[in-house]
Amino acid sequence: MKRLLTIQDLSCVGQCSTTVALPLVSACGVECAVLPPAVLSNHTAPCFSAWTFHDLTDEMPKIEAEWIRQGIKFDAFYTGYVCESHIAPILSIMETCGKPGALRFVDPAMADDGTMYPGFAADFPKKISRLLEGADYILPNMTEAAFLAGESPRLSGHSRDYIEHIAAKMHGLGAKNVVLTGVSFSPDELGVAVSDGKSVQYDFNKRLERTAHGTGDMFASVFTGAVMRGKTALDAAALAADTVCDAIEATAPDHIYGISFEPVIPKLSASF
Ligand code: PXL
Repeated sequence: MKRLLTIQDLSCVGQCSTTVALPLVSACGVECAVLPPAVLSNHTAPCFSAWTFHDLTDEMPKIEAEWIRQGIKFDAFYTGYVCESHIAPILSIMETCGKPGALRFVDPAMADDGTMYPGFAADFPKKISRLLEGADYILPNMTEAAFLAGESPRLSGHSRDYIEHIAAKMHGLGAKNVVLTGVSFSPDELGVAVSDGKSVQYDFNKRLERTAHGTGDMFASVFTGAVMRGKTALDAAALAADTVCDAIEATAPDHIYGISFEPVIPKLSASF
């Protein structure tokens, strides 16, 4: 079994980041070790009125040193929501604790629906670009991709030319494969674009009436697990998108802070 390390915050309540990655990567049949660089009481979306934030930056080199001492190594790294102070320790851990050829999956989780998440400065996209350089797969949504490209986000009415332009900008930042989420050519469909730098492939689903918080983390977790299990990037993206759609449909309308991924775990596991 492959062993992956995910590095993203631990929001104790809210079904996002680590609490989504751990069960879903595991459901794909990949061992999931975790390194939370910060612990929050809950995530920072407006459905919660406030949150606590305990930074663990100082802990990261100590954990790394212990892993080096014990010879603990990983087949892949998957990073999500992180802060500026976490970037250098993450780069170091990926250097020292990866098996030869270890894959790097980077979800530059920092923005959605046209705006940055609370607490992220306008120059954060530049800062997180350091993680994208050399990444095997990056998974920005269309808002994040636009900010990384230094442009204003466009949330709908995309064209193939626009998607190819944004994908090229992401490759220009040093990413080997680019997976864009939230691609929209027509109002009734929502999809993903997968670019390997030579061609762009697409997968679309019917746009659902509702959305839910945590869909990006869910998509990235399933995509990462599926690629680790040998699926192609396009097949992994399609499986991740289908799994997110199933979970949105399983989420009760009054469950406003997260996505109910739990009921879809058996179907996801059966895909491998
Ligand atoms: O789902 C992305 C995410 C992760 N972690 C925290 C967040 C968010 C989005 O709001 O607030 C703490």
